[in-house]
Amino acid sequence: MLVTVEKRDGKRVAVRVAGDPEHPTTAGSLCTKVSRYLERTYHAGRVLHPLKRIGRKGEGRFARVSWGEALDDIAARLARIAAVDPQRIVPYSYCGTMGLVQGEAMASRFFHKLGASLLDRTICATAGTEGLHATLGLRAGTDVEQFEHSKLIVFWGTNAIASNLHLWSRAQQAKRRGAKLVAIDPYRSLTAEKCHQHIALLPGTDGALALGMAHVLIREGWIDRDYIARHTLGFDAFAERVGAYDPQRVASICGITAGEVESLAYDYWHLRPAAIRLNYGMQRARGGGNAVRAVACLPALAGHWRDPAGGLLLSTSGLFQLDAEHLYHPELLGGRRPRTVNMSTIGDDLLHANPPIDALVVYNSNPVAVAPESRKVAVGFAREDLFTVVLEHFLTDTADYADYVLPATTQLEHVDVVKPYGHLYVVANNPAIEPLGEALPNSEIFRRLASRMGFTEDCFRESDEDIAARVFRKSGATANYDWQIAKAQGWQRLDLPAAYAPFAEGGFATPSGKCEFYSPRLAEQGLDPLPDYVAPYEGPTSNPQLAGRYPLAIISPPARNFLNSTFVNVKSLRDAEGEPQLEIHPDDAAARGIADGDRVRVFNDRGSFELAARVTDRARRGVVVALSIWWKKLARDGRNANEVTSQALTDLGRAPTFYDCLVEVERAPNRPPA
Ligand SMILES: Nc1nc2c(c(=O)[nH]1)N[C@H]1C(S)=C(S)[C@@H](COP(=O)(O)OP(=O)(O)OC[C@H]3O[C@@H](n4cnc5c(=O)[nH]c(N)nc54)[C@H](O)[C@@H]3O)O[C@H]1N2
Ligand SMILES: Nc1nc2c(c(=O)[nH]1)N[C@H]1C(S)=C(S)[C@@H](COP(=O)(O)OP(=O)(O)OC[C@H]3O[C@@H](n4cnc5c(=O)[nH]c(N)nc54)[C@H](O)[C@@H]3O)O[C@H]1N2
Ligand SMILES: [Mo]
Repeated sequence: MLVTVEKRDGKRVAVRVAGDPEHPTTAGSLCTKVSRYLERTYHAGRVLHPLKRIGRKGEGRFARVSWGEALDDIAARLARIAAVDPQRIVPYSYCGTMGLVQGEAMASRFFHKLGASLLDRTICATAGTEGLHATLGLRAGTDVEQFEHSKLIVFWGTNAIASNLHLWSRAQQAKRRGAKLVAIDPYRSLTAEKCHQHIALLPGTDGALALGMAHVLIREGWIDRDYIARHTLGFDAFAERVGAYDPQRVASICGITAGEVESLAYDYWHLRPAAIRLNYGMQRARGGGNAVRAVACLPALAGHWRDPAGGLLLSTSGLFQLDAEHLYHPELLGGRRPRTVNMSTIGDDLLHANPPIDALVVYNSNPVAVAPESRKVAVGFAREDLFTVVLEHFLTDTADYADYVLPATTQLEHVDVVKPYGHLYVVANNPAIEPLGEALPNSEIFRRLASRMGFTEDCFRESDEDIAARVFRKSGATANYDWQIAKAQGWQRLDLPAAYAPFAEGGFATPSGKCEFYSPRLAEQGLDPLPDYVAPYEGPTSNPQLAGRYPLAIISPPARNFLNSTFVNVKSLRDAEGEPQLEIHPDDAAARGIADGDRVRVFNDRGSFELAARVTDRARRGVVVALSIWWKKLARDGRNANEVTSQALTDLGRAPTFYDCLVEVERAPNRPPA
């Protein structure tokens, strides 16, 4: 992102943001939401001074205090809790602006030295990570820039137009060159409607579809025997496993036709090279990890890794070799082994963890809006005996519960290094303007807190620039990393060949060095060594009784104009989204007497929320769609989709199951807005 600045009254003011035309992947285009970054940065709601709570928790009433007062009090409160048991202090963070310096660098040093609980950062990607690790050994895949040469592109559980615009541009190129595009998605998303074919399966059934494809490929002999012999492990066992997944059975599991399974397998062999863009939408059900394993077997089976424009892309983050010792300083734990808290079950943990959570320090995240089973999360955050500090840009749903809100800088105001997960360039974040108000970078806030706590190690004095210079190990694809080069150019390509084909010659990062259809490592852990279909927790087969009461599956994928809950308070973007909406199929609406535009109530045993019905066949029968993640306080009823989602975790990776959720929908009782 290029930022144009002007001097006004001696201060730098950002007046324009634009994509960097020199950057090979993004080629000068910004996605909709980020193109509004100035509106967000200069938003009247920015928190510009430390704030101390004066109202009830959740009310969002605060008084301005000085940094000195806030930090002294926070340090004293944390020290008192740490004297009892430092594990009662829990950090809560996710990606925020996605940078390594403003992410965990200084924060983890601080919490390690303190001996605080560790946080298992599972909210997004760990089911897929473990699925890929089991099969490929690392998170690496097809270069996004190669997709324009593919002849078949499968969008598997991803609405690329909304969430991955730069890959979509490449797919458009491929389409112009005659490629076929297929979307696998329960919902006719912006992306699905622009593909040649849309396979609208039931949520959480992707594993069965992938195994069904493998079944047809093997049955027809549409497999690369040479590649399989040289670069895979466990083909015979895998072939036996997929024997049970004939297209008829798969069709009935997925709620599609056997013809769709057959034609997908046919195309996958005959249209070469074929690339799969596998993403997060299909990981958010119980079987998410196994589904990723099953899909990850397909390129090896059909020999698509041989071509740079074939294969699969979930994430490239494994190529970026973090220098974790230097970044996070785990030695500061000094032999202590604090407990680990899973961020996806923060609702239960705030209410029941033992030892209890006495303090929560939140940064780069908005758990009251984004974590599942929100009622419990909110009750937890409202605990009078919980001490909560939130580092934020805005008074989010979470910040409203804080004892202290500390003003953080945005990416226009601080130094950072971004480790991407969809392309092959390290990105340098140079500050364009001075921090607004009294905002400070996260790193500096933790530095100052460390000093207040009497932590004297040198690593607490390291500057952001010095951290940035040493984030990566000088090995593998980051061997060439040079902060000065990245900083001057804005980005630096990983040390990889131009036509990068990660597994053309095998070279998988598994213990066997092969693509593991069969995983001895999982077998050792007592897990299924072969990928299998794991049915959703909440579905007609796994829980018929529940499905009787709550017959509709709800999914709540990202809205185009929001980034999770970030940007929801930016007016132009919120206006573009309108109001929270529930897309529902005409048959499901008719059965409930629901008309387009009606206010409806979505509910299950965990909770309920209200929105406006959009009667449309974009939602398949049996599935309702609530594009997300709304700030609760910007919705009429003060709630969002996470009222109904559950804290149950995926088969692999301990990740949330946001899209494994049954509900019922009814016309909302007529009452004035809350
Ligand atoms: N505009 C925008 N961009 C974003 C984000 C955002 O919030 N907004 N979030 C960022 C983040 S944190 C992430 S993790 C990524 C997410 O990136 P993706 O995972 O690619 O998310 P989406 O693009 O919403 O695509 C998810 C799609 O999966 C579908 N889906 C839901 N359940 C299932 C299922 O069981 N099977 C299949 N096959 N499909 C299913 C949904 O209908 C939706 O169309 O995007 C990143 N980019
Ligand atoms: N129902 C449902 N729930 C979901 C999902 C879904 O699809 N459906 N998606 C899930 C996914 S994929 C993810 S990744 C999570 C995301 O959940 P979160 O990680 O909580 O992401 P955001 O909602 O974007 O909130 C990030 C917050 O960090 C703040 N921030 C940004 N940069 C900085 C910074 O430099 N310093 C500080 N202190 N703060 C900063 C922003 O203002 C914002 O409020 O949500 C999950 N929740
Ligand atoms: Mo995410």
